[in-house]
Amino acid sequence: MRYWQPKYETMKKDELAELQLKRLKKTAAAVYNNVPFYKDKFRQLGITPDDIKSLDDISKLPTTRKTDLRDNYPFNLFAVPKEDIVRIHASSGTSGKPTVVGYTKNDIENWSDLMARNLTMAGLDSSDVFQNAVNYGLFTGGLGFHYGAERMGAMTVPSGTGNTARQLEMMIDFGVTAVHCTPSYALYLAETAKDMDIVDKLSLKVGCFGAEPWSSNTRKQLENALNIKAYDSYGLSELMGPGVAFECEEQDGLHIWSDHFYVEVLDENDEQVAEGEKGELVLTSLTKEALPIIRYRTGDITRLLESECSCGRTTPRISRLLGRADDMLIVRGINVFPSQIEDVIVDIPEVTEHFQVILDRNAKMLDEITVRVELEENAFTGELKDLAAVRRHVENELKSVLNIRTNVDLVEKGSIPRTAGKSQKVVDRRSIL
Ligand code: DLL
Repeated sequence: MRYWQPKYETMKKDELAELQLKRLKKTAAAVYNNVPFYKDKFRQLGITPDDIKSLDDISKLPTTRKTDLRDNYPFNLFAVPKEDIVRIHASSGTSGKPTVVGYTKNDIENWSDLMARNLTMAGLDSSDVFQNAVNYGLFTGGLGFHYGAERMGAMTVPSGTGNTARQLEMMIDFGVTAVHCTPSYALYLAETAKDMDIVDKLSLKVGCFGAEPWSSNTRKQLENALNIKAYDSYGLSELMGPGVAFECEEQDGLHIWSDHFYVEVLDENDEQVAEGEKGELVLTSLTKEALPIIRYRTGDITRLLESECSCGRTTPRISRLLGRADDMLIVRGINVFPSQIEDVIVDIPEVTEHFQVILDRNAKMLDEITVRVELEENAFTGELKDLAAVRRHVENELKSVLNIRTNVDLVEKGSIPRTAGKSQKVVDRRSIL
């Protein structure tokens, strides 16, 4: 088994706990002394960093939310002077100001190492050719993966986004063995490669996909379509960017780098849930200098898995992210995650993997959920009764998983927008009616 930093990746549990406590104390002191926002919060709770005597004392600390970063826009949560900041990124907020995050030189070093750990964990090394098909701007996915791939020594192709046929041409011409992009763009790459009849010219063996929720059926689909092993990559700008958690070759949960991030999974009452139970992922940075962050409520729903992994890494793992707490749709009182819909759609051969969920409120003020899916070309017989049968089949499959009735709208292949960034899967029109 190859590791990038074996000392940390396979650290004994008690040594790790000791290291975490030392780092937690240092982080708490750094925010208390250098960030007025945190000093106020600590004071309101009547605590100081000296109250942290054990790791369990983390529950005494305040939580941080995305709105706190927005309210302190752009740099007021930074814990070091501006001259020590070497880079900023910002997260792709859909409304209002973006949330800006900063890095010192050491932060970038650590980030590069964590990304190199991840890529090594996915079986890559310096003999690989790595194509990074995401946006290279303020989005952390571009430079984050780029620095990690270079650190590991792969030949790195900063292809960015756009022009799918060119992306595929580069893969063939440069002998690309690993690609990173969003899972929705990977589906589009696979679809285009199939249409161009060039799948067997690709030398891909690994795909790293993340930045948005995707399902285990999509994994199967991508693995088959591109002849790769597909790995789930989780991260968020507030904690660093990509690289916070990543799958190993076992593909059984994502290893979360707990020498750099303290992990909690909490219920609605801020109580730690039992191992294996669903809850919100809450993370505390343990080494970040520019933007240390305490108990960040990620809004992402997962499960904590503490069992040992046969890859030899001793970190806790989290399950595939189920979705965001705020992406969870409540339709007629039932909780629906877009990832459940995706799971159903990708398993039905008559339709493509692309879908959109549209929520409306009807004249009786009842919620209506419509799932727009694309009919595969070869499923179109020209007979209306065949179309109706496909629609009924999709509706029944969705009903059996979601427990609510949906309207299925069959549309022409290619009519749901493809994007290289995060895809918009839900259109909620309930408030405008
Ligand atoms: O998306 C960082 C990243 C880049 C991760 C490239 C992986 C690959 P943000 O733009 O700040 O950062 O968005 C973070 O995206 O809170 C999750 O809701 C969602 N997300 C990220 N990775 C996954 C994943 C980057 N593997 C937000 N599964 C997070 C599900 C994910 N959701």
